[in-house]
Order: sequence, then structure tokens, then C-alpha cells
Amino acid sequence: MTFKSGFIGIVGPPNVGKSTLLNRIMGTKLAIVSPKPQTTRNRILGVFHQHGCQMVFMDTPGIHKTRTALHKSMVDAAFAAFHEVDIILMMVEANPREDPAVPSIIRGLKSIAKPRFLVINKIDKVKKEHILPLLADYGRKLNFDAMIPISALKGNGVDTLLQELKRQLKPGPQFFPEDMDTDQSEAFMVSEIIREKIYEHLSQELPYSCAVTVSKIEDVAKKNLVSIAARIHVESDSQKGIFIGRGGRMIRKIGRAARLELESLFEAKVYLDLTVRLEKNWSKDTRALKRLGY
Ligand SMILES: Nc1nc2c(ncn2[C@@H]2O[C@H](COP(=O)(O)OP(=O)(O)OP(=O)(O)O)[C@@H](O)[C@H]2O)c(=O)[nH]1
Ligand SMILES: [Mg+2]
Repeated sequence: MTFKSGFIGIVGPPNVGKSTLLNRIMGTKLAIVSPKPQTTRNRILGVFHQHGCQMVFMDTPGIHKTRTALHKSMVDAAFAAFHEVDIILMMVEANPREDPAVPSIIRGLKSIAKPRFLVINKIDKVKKEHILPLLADYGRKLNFDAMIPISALKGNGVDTLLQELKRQLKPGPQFFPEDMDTDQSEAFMVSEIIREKIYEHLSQELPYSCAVTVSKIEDVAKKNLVSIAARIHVESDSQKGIFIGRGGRMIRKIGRAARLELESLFEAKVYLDLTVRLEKNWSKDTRALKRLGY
């Protein structure tokens, strides 16, 4: 049997469940997830190993109308994936209300000569009879190579999707060693977990105004302890006040939630030193973006 491999891009509007699908396929949490849109800001690889085949999934930021330099960098990363992968999964929600980003995604896909799949997610939220008309509708917009309804959350349809992907893959090399499941650095994973807790604890626009950097991850092996220093960068003084909260209550809450998850990631006690720093208008400044990892 010849070995098959390839890169598979997961693209679509924000909040449709792209990162949830990546985590579901990998069977572990590689990408953070939240009920708020525009959670993912970077491309995230998940290397899925199977007998005789390797699928490298690329989760991307949701495609949306851009307002700031940060949004532009996110959407550019998503569109760039169109050219970097071998198969494209366009994900939408099983929802007759079409996301405003869909036409521009379809336009982008039209000129791409590679297998393009439509993945209709969140079918657990709708009645079965709503799915067929949706498939027909999308089928008229683009001649997809496959159209697969799934629930990334519950798992329905995911095996069918993987089988269909395997069928479409071409013979190719094993790109990554078997013990590697992502290309993300430890520092990036830590910063993302902290960012996820910010999405959970702060409402409205606030999570969008912050970036998280990690300056230290120190393994104190003798004590089975990992000592981490991280910083939340915010755009204005008033935001800084809210992130810290009265008497430091908010930052402690975020820190505690992050620490608990980091402890299970590292399988060790974690000491997390989390501070808030003012970095005026960072999301609009391309140089600041680079510094903060975007
Ligand atoms: N009911 C249901 N909810 C889902 C499903 N898949 C994802 N969700 C939820 O949808 C929300 C968004 O999921 P994400 O995986 O963060 O979506 P995303 O497409 O990565 O979003 P961005 O990174 O913002 O582009 C979360 O609250 C998920 O729990 C699904 O199959 N069914
Ligand atoms: Mg995401």
C-alpha cells in the first residue's frame, strides 16, 4: 500500500466550529474554542496519523469583514491557506441564514483547482429536513467535490469526513514524525489557554482588545512545578482597569482558570504570574502586531 498524505485547510466564517472540528479529529485540545466569534487568530496545525496515511489539518481564523490591522492579519492567514493546502474544507453552520462572509469565500474557492469540500456543521442544532435544502443550495453556488453534514461537537459525520478525505489524498511522504501532533510552541499554547479564559470571563468587545504573551516557562523538576510568566496586553487604561477588576478580582479569576487547565496540560503544579500591560492601540499597529505574535 502506498503512503498517502496531504495538508487540509479548514476555512469558513467565524464561529462555525472550525477549531472544534480540529480538536475532535485530533482527540485532544489543540485550538481554543469559544461561543464568541473571531476566537482563532493564527493558523494552527494538527497532525493526524493513521495507518498508511498522514493528514495535516490547518485550522484558520474565521473570515470576516476587516476593521483593524489585527483582523486583516487574521483574514490574510485564512485566505493564504487556500494556496498552501491540498484539500480545502469550507465549513458553514447548518443554518439557512447565510453568513455575510460566504460569498467572498466561495469567490476565493472558485479559482482554486484542488478538491473542495463543503462541511455543514452543527447539525445537532437543526431538524434533519433542513439539511437537504441547504446542501442543494450550496451545491448550486459551487461544484463541491463532497458535501458532508457533521456535528463537530457530538462527532456525527466526522468518520465519514475522514474516510472521504483519505480517498481524496494523493500518495505522499510522511511530513511529520509520528509523535508530533502540532507545530505550536509551548509558549503559544499557554498564551492561547489564557486567551480562552479571557473570552470566558469578560464580555462584549473586551476579549478582542487583548493579546497575551508568555515570557517564561520554567520547569522546576525537583518540585514538579512549572513556573510561568505571562502578560495580557490591552489597548486603553479603562480596559486595563476592567481586566484587573476591583482589588485584582478579575485577573485572579482568569489566572486561576488558566492555571487549572495548564496544570492538566503540564501534569504538574503551575505557578502563573499574570500581569496586565497597556499597549495603546496595538491591534491597529502592524509593528505591535508582529511583536505580539500576529
Ligand atoms: N451545537 C453545536 N455547537 C458547536 C458545534 N461545533 C462547534 N460548536 C460551538 O460553536 C462555538 C464556536 O466554535 P469554535 O470551534 O470556536 O468556532 P470557530 O469556527 O473555530 O470560530 P473562530 O475561531 O472564531 O473562527 C463554540 O461555542 C462551540 O462549542 C456543533 O457541532 N454543534
Ligand atoms: Mg477557531
